[in-house]
Amino acid sequence: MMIDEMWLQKNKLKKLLSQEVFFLDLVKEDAVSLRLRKELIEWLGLTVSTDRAQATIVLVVNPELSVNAEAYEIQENLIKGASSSGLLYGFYNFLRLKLRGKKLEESSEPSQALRMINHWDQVDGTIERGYAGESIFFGTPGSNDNTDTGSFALREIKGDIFRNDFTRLEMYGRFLASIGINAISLNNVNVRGLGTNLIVSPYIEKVGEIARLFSGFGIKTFLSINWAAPRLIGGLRTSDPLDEAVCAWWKKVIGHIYDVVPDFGGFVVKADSEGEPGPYQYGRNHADGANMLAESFAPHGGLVIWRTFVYNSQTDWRNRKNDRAKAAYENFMALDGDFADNVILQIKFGPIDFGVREPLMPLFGALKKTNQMMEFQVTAEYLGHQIDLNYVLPQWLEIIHTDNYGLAKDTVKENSPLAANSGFVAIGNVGMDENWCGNKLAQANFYGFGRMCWNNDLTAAEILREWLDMTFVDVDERAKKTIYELLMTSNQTYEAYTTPLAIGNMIVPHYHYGPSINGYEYDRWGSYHFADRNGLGVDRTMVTGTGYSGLYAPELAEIYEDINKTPDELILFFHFVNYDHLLHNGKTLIQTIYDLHFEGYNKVLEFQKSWQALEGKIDEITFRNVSQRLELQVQNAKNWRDQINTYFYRMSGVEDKYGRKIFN
Ligand code: BDP
Repeated sequence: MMIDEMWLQKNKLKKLLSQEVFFLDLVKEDAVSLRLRKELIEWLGLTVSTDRAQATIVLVVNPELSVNAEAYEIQENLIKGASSSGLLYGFYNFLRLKLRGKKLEESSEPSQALRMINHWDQVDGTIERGYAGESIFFGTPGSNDNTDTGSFALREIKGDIFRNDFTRLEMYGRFLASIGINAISLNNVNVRGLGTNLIVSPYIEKVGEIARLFSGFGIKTFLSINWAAPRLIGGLRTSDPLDEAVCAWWKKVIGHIYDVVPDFGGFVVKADSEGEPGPYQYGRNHADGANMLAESFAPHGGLVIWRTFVYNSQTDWRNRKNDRAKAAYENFMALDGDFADNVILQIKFGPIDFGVREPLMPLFGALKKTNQMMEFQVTAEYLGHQIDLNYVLPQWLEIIHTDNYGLAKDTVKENSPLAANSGFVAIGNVGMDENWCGNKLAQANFYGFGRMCWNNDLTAAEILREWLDMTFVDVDERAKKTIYELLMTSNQTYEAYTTPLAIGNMIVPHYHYGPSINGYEYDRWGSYHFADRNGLGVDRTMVTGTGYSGLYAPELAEIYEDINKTPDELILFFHFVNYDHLLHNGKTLIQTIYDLHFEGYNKVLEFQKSWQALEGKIDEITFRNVSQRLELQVQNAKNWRDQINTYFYRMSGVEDKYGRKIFN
């Protein structure tokens, strides 16, 4: 099996660099500098000399370069790093410039301190919300059957839970480091079965082996925990965070982890969420829970990353007062300032759940005394399962640059008491698939997430150009331009044929691909559209609705409160809107719904046509991989168009102004 090299084309790099002689000027040999040496000698087969005079390219660690240890500087054939990690980043960025044929000049340091990928990988080898084959960490060699069974129960496990494919992991570490990722968690936040035991022997030893490999790439390894571990595997009767025996148990477990994994990152915790256990069960709050763990981590320099995705997933849909969008705010805002220094709240970018269009989560800007990370999802759970094309950077960048009206320009970092304990995190999208992401073009989101974390000021277009130049290195400019245009419009196209105007969930429940207009409407999950014969949307205003809009800064609240000021793309998130209401685009709501769905589908047909024209111009494997997926996307877009248009035609009774075919 040929494993895809994504944006790091080894053969091309070898060709570009084979005449060079490298010299490493290091302050000390540590795991990262050893890795750097290996990258040069073993990965690329290049010449490293011990004589500086012979060198044509010099890599040097110079702590004076910047107070930021991860900073680097590239000047022609001199690469400097403020530490060995900085130098490693400098080296990979030098490779990017080389591959793209750009001027070798760049000086850079990361915008975000923590740049993390969470894996939702399970010990049986499956990945929750994974669309690219099985886990690269867990599972039996040879098995690659990540079929969505509609249930998250684990499969039967026989033998070793670890996949032990260190070749694959080494490649993965390289990809991560090349885009500046410096932290990963290995296992799913819903910790089931043997997953609970990863923190103890005999499993922690293998986690240690994996962590050692990643340390060389400047990456810290974290594990997700089950809050009930003291009860489930510790033999205790309770998991109450204020119980002495519980604290002592965690302290012992954490102490042992550091004996085995000296640079362990810490825990990721999903507690009191979607049926997972947590401190609420014992009448304690989230600060009690997080701080208890944090105390045991403090002497080791470890972190507790505590998720705010906490809401009542047993909502009575009959109760119109309940608003899931307010849940994280209601659960965490009152605790601002109560968390220990080594606790970080991990907060989804929007108030619901990685939707195709959501406003910025109002906790950002409001929380001022709590370390925080903004959470994204690279794996395309609600965004087309890596079948439909969806280059999501335009959406993410819009979110991180949302004007928060003075609540802090750079909300996440500036509002975290310890900037070093803040950053961005995303759920990863890789698996055992040959091209890692199922859809070759979904690699752009993985690449883009890292680049966005590193440099918040890059545009979606710049990031995409980088990825295209490196990935399609010998492909002609016209072909690359075709792929560029297709991807740059893919996110808005997906939004148009699925759920535009921030309608929210109309997706097949649980599976989350394809339309099911009322799938969640009379259910317990708290995401509703409230469509009737007059209109649709959720009234979240202060005056007549759930009051959610009041959670923002007054300037922003005023905009969202007013149906005439709320931007079209968010209108149904904040208001119940009548079908004949005129939007800012000058059209009625119903006509906009029809138009977007017709346009979205047509655009997918255009995507397919442009892609077909690439036959013979790009490699055959990629060509076929994307062609197959586009066929499925066309079907998907058609289903969305017809079900949505038909449903709202029947509800409203309003004809399409252009008389297009609506299946009534
Ligand atoms: C939702 C997913 C679910 C995750 C949950 C989470 O549907 O599988 O467990 O998020 O973030 O989007 O915890």
